[in-house]
Amino acid sequence: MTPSNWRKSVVYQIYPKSFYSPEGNATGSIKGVTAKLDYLAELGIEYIWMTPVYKSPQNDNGYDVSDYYAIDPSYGTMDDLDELVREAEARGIGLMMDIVVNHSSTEHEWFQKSLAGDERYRDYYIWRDEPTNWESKFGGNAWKYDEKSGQYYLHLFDVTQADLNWENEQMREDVYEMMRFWRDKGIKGFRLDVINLISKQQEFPEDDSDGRKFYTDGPRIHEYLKEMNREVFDGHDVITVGEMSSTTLDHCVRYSSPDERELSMTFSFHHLKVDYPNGEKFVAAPFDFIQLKDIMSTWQEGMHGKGWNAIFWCNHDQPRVVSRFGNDTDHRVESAKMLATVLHGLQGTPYIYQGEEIGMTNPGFDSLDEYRDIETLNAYNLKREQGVSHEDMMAAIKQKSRDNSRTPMQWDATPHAGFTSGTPWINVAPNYTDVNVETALDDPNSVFYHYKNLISLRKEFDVLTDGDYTLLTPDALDVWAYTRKTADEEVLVVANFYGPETTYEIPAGFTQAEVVSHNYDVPQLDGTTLSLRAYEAIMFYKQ
Ligand code: TEU
Repeated sequence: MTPSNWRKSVVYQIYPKSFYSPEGNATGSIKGVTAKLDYLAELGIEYIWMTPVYKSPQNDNGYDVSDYYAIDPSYGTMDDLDELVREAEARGIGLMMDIVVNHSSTEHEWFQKSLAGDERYRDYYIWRDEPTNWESKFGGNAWKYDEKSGQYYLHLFDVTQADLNWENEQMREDVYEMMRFWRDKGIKGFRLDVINLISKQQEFPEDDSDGRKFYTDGPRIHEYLKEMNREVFDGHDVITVGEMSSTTLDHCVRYSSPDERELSMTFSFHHLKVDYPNGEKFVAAPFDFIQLKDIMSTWQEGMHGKGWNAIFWCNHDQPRVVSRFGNDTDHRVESAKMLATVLHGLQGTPYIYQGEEIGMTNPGFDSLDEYRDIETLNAYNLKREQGVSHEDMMAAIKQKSRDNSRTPMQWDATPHAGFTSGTPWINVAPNYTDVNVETALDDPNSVFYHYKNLISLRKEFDVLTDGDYTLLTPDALDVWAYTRKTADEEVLVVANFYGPETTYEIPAGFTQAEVVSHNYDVPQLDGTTLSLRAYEAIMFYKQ
């Protein structure tokens, strides 16, 4: 991809721990990714974002980095990584690394030196004499007392993930140098973990809430990102995506506007909180469809012509979308395709999370023993202490746990879904005998080929990249219809988000339009009245 046409490309996210272990280990490896590159080339993606494979104690599956320059032995070696970069490039695929620099592991040499009171490194982290009432995103207070120095360090995530002090210029220089090391290896992109949390308000006030307003999109964030851009990205063929926690549209416009020279695009998460009653995650609840359309439409309109959205339904922190916004029992295939159509018709860069392209589902684990995730286990313990029943917590976890998307990739119908010949670190979803890559590749009507077609449409029709967005059905309880338009081309996407049949009056100009994506055979169109079957989704195209 040249710097000018990266906006037409699609990114595939790999969670290597659960992707493939040719070695027969409990966890996947870098060689496992290399072994499956032909499959990804067949799908048609141009970038792989691989979640962290750096040396790490793995308390948060690699988001606790103890050496930014080394590969964790469980994933292989630096030679394996170099081989992956080369082999991917040979197939026209660029590798994006995940950069985790809001915090490091407390096992990182910098933190160890900081702890020991080393003159240079003490200030690489955030030490205070008094804690505040800020909360960790994984539960509990965000400050940890260190007896030796009598001070507290900040950890917005796990206690073993200490927040780095971005006010320290030397620390920032060390981070940029590390990023240049990866860039110079031929890495073609960076995904920046919770990057909008790096600038903390230096007064460190008490809060009437969890503290996030004092560090989300903080005072120096745009300055830091401009500096990072100058120091690492500018003039190089790399794309960048910032993971923006609890951000605003205005900030994301600035982060991703080409004029601002910060990042290529941003992930935001408001659309994935439509099943959080009163903002609370660990409560089982249905999703609010009207709100989902409203939030995504607001971001489509607000970023158009200014910034650039990373668009996605799934990642390693979210449940599987077909279980969440679709129907993973009676209409798994139709609803997985419907969700894909709605997303890939939008403006932005689509991200496909491993297994989404074959319609993988939540595994439905009922027992707490089957869960591994630190956020899930912390939430269970905290909520139980607060008096929530075991049953209510398990219902919430079954629906919301991050482990829902972390079960092994389902390659075939052999034991452990062909992920490993050993015993996987987390159980495989029981439906792997039906839902797997081998079956999908053999079936021309599979979810896989539906994604493949959508990816190719993005190359074919400029309107999918450039067109403006208009929501046609803000109030409909079951239909999401929207148009994308440029001066030369128009697209209409119509989707029934539910099982019962429904109808929709399409704009008159589209009655003769070409159907370029569909999850049933022939549209049921009578004049302008379109009858929609369960989870039916159609993309019409005209010039
Ligand atoms: O996640 C950022 C983040 O804000 C998470 O707390 C997210 O809100 C949560 O997982 C949803 O339940 C990133 C990574 O994607 C995640 O895997 C890491 O655990 C986290 O940062 C810390 O590095």
